[in-house]
Amino acid sequence: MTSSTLVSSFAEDVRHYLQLTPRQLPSVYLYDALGSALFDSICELPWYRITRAETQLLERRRTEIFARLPGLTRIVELGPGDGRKLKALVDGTSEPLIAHLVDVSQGALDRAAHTLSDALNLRVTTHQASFEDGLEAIVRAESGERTLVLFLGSNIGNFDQRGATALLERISASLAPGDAFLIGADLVKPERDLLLAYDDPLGVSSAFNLNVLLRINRELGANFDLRAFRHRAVWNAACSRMEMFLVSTRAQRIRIDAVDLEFDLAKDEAIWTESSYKYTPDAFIGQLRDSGFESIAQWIDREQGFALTLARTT
Ligand code: AVI
Repeated sequence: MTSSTLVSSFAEDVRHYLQLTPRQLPSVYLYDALGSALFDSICELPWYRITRAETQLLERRRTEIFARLPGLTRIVELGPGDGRKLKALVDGTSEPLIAHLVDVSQGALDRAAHTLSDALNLRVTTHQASFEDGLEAIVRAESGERTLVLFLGSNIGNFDQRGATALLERISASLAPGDAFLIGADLVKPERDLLLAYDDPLGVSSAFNLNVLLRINRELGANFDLRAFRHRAVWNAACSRMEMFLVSTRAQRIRIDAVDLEFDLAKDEAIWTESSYKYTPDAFIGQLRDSGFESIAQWIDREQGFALTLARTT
């Protein structure tokens, strides 16, 4: 995908989603360079436990994980972040492995490759592509490898049920029978913990959310006044998801030059910017089953409310 296609799909999506009821912005656009740096900071916050819980599970359970993957030759990580989680996992094996990292952001890939540069026995290749296209290209280029796909960080939580099933089905369809899949999912937990994780006292989550408006101003010539919005995080129990919004604190007229769009925002009107689905361990196994995977092991951190599930294609 060229950068001009990326820019035009950003513009088209902004135009389309801001005119829906309720107004929305797809959460993928939260991650420009500043948004990614703010997300990395969120992962360091004491109230946001996903990254810590998952890294600890990978470190503590890596021997058990590799014991279930005899003959493994290749790991494909979809969205490797800064590479530290893959490092935590592979520090548990001395077998030579090929690692393929897939992400749309070349900056993220470079950082992850750098983190992994001193991992012994690991040959790292990066692929700037969507998860699905990257995985398909890797498998097409070299068949016959025993593959483990990693999808960590509860990134699956940012897909709704249909989107999650579609993505997981495409992953399972790309793999050979018996290939493995290790996926991290944040679990349903007390509402007060979820609210602190998504609306932290330091205001980092708020900055992460507001930054999408800054990005639209910069890249698409809009006039969002960031001081006229506030971050809101809500637990929607019926849908089992955290929701993030940007709420207009006054009536205002928005203009976005690059897409020739003008609209009015009422006081207290909200733009919905992210959903983060939370699972129960069993519901997650069911989700995998419905998408072409059979679960073979699940490790749960009950205190932090996080599950790592190992599955194989059926
Ligand atoms: C990347 N993703 C799994 C994060 C989440 O928890 O849904 C993004 C995030 N949004 C607010 N804080 C973190």
